[in-house]
Amino acid sequence: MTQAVNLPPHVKETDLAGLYKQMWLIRYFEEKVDEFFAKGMIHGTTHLSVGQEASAVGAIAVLEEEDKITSTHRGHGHCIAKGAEVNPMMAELFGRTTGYCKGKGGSMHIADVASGNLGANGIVGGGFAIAAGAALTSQMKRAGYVVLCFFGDGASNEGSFHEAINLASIWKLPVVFICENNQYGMSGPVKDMTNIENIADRAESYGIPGKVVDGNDVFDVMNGVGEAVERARNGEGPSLIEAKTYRWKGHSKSDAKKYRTREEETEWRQKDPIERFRLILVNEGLLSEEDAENIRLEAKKEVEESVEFAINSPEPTLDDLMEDIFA
Ligand SMILES: Cc1ncc(C[n+]2csc(CCOP(=O)(O)OP(=O)(O)O)c2C)c(N)n1
Repeated sequence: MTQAVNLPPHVKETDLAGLYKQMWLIRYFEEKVDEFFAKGMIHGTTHLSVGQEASAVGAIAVLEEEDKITSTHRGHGHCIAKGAEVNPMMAELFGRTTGYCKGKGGSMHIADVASGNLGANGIVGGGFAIAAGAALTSQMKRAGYVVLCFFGDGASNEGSFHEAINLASIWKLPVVFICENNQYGMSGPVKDMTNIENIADRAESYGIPGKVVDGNDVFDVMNGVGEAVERARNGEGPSLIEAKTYRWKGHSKSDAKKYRTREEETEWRQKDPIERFRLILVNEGLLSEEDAENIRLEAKKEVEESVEFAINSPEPTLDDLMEDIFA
């Protein structure tokens, strides 16, 4: 194997085709969401992670099934990578009863505790305490699972970031904090919001390891997060990983992206994480051109079918309104 396909423990060469498919599922899922949002068939708001597929897939690839994640408002990729199925996800966005939250949650509230997904979160920084709490449960019950906490560069300026990392550090909780630095908050460039070079540098002030990885290179993400997960599993405590990446689309709906140039967008599109992964797989003889193409088409078909599933699913009735209400 070459340096390009240096795999962390627990990720096998035979897993790579599946990871490649997950990346396409995420891309096609979000492109469909974009399309149906524009057609007025998906309501509310939605935050797309097109361009960021490697950080979700690479990070979750190193987890065991019993491990958990917390996600963000830009969380479709995390959900799919942790094993969520596209049918109930699409149905959720279409507000149908067959969705993960029976159509009441929408894009930002997809949770699937059965697959270890403790939930997406509409509150920026809302996942930190949930992740640290789940890691504390794992430690106290000696359950052995690790928690991966996804968040954005903007969220690292929330108080909850500092509180959760501090507690996780002193209690050596089995949690990995993974910052997907896509260069912007809503419209604020990270350099105007944070007066340090890397978000990962903040790890030092909590006495934990911090590492920057190339968030558009699935192998780099897997290796960086893999090391941190092993450390957490061995009782050595949390780490902070920063995956440098880029969101191709606007922050959410109706974003004219006036805060960045088209040249910058083109530059990042040339670093497309899916195409980079495909080239390595094909060049290293791990996947034939034909198999790679078939995987892409399969993913496309599954997502198209999920739209059919969603559209043909029933909408909640007025009687459903008071069901599944916990507070
Ligand atoms: C506590 C809180 N403050 C503000 C918002 C509004 N808001 C939604 S997303 C966002 C930007 C978050 O940026 P970042 O954490 O970098 O994530 P990204 O959108 O770049 O993925 C803001 C300010 C919110 N949802 N919650």
